[in-house]
Amino acid sequence: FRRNHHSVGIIGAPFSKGQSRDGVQLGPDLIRAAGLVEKLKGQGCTVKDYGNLTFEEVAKDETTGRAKRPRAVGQANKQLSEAVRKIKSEGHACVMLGGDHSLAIGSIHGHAACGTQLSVVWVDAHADINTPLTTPTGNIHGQPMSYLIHELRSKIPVMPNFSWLKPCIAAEDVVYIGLRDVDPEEQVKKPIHLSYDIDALDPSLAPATGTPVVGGLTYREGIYITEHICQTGLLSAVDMVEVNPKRGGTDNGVRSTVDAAVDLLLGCFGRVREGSHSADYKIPDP
Ligand code: 4U7
Ligand code: MN
Ligand code: MN
Ligand code: MN
Repeated sequence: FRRNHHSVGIIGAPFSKGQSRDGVQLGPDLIRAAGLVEKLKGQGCTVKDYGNLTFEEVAKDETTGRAKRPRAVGQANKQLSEAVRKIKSEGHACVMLGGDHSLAIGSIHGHAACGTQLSVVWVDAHADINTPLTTPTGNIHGQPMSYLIHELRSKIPVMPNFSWLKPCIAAEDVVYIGLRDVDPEEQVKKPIHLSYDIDALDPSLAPATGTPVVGGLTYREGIYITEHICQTGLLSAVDMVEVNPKRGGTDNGVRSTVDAAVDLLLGCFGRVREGSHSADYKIPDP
């Protein structure tokens, strides 16, 4: 019999200033409203919801290099890093609901602050490793990996509200999974930080996102990654980012995107597609 005793801590980060489209800040509450907490409990997880972070407006926020809104992004990620660090220190697998993918900066930093060397599995249509000087758009959601990797330290200029941030990941400990290249590393032994950008999935399945790219993962491929990572027993934190209900056109498009996000998170914590009963299910006696 399957026994899932994942203890999950959820933190919402309704933040959108790592990119320029309105709506992605609605992700955390939308994913909760689709029943994430109840469904995780239903499959045997213990869940503590730490609620949403609140972010203050930053008045003048001029670009650094080409990077847009560095002060707001730096401040939000500092808050997130501290929240994730706390959730990990209280013994949970941490689920961060975004918000845009710039939030991986604080999420991974806070996870790494617990002391263990991490591996990062980045599931995305994009590599998100532009530096503030190479970015074609200025949007920091296309840059988070560049701030986190030791080897890129000398490429990052001094940024306002980023002085708390030190690189914490070795380039060799990053695995990318994206377009038509599903290759979950089986050899990773370090605790895994899974950073899941919903735009990794095909836009036909998950259209409600700011930067959709055709030719993405199928539902089956997307879920397979989470199941496989769950089975390693090494999953320590997950980001689910870039769900934007103001993109994607129809109600159905939004619903299928949010449902996919929930299903991916359930897959991370023990749901199996062969059919699963709630943890307290008993075969009826005749
Ligand atoms: B996402 C882009 F130029 N590479 O840097 C950029 F194409 O978090 C897109 O993966 C980044 O959705 C997409 O702005 C960021 C662009
Ligand atoms: Mn991304
Ligand atoms: Mn992406
Ligand atoms: Mn995106």
